[in-house]
Amino acid sequence: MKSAAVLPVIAAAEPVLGANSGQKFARPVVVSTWDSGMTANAAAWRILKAKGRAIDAVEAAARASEEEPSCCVGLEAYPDRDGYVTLDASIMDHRSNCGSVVYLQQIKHPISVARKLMETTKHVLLAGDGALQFARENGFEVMPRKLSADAEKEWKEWLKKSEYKPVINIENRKISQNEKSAPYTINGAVNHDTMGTIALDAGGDLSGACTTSGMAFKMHGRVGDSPIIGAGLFVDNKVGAATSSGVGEEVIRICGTHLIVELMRFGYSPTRACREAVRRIVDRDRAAAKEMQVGFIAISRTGEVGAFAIQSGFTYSVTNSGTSKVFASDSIFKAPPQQPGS
Ligand code: SD4
Repeated sequence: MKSAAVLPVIAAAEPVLGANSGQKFARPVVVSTWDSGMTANAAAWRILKAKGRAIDAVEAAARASEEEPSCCVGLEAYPDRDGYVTLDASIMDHRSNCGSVVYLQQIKHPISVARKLMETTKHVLLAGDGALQFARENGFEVMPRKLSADAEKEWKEWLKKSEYKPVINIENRKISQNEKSAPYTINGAVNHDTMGTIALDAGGDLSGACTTSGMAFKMHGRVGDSPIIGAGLFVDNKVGAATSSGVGEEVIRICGTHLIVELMRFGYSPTRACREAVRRIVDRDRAAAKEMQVGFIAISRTGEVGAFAIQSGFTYSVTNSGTSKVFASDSIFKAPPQQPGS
């Protein structure tokens, strides 16, 4: 279980179940996975409210997540089974430009390496040593190899059994709002490893970014959905954008976010499109799906926001000029999942 985390301050409340289902938000608007999406949204909003571009906003959102240990995605996140933190990230803009890095180590902001790749090369995806070399050549600092104290402790605990079993991702937190400038107190587990952000800017353009440390204690070299365009992230400026969190293998199998955007193209609302993607995962193997989490968020080009997940406990954060809230996604299985370790 990831340890209880303290988030930076931004207006939030107890998640509201399905309260925004089908709700349209005036642009600019930014949507991120999880409660900790509020950290990402705060960074994105600084850009969006000044009429900045969605692509800059989503990069800033991912950087903020990579920087904030409680978002559980950057160099302080959980390692693979051999004790290496290997990061994946992807970014996509309103013109379908995209960039991804996979299996990148020792770089604090993989999302910015992905953007650099997108903007300065003819390639879309760089892996491992090549991605690290590209980062180094472009002035990114190579950080020392070092696990955070929390990650090291959990990894050593995990090594005792060395059993790879993805836990159901949730942010089952009790958020108590202290006075304005104090951090929220979080009692509960944060056990996801991915932050996805999609944004619609004042000019009507969409972009998305997704950054992850991947599934905790994965095989060395394993890559999930987050850096795969069409799986963990997809944007089509004429239609909408979507991103995901959860067991990446399941999302890759159904090309999850591409599926969602295509369904929206043919008239599905964001919520219905996310539900259909989840349904395909569950239909493939219902018993297996009961033991795992996948959640999707989506936004249409007109600002309608939706989400759906396999399990309850998937939340997402929405920020625009009138809203800064965490919502609880609807799900196929309704029972609250067990906290890891409970
Ligand atoms: C992956 N989708 O690497 C990511 C993991 C994740 O919350 O979302 N964890 O498969």
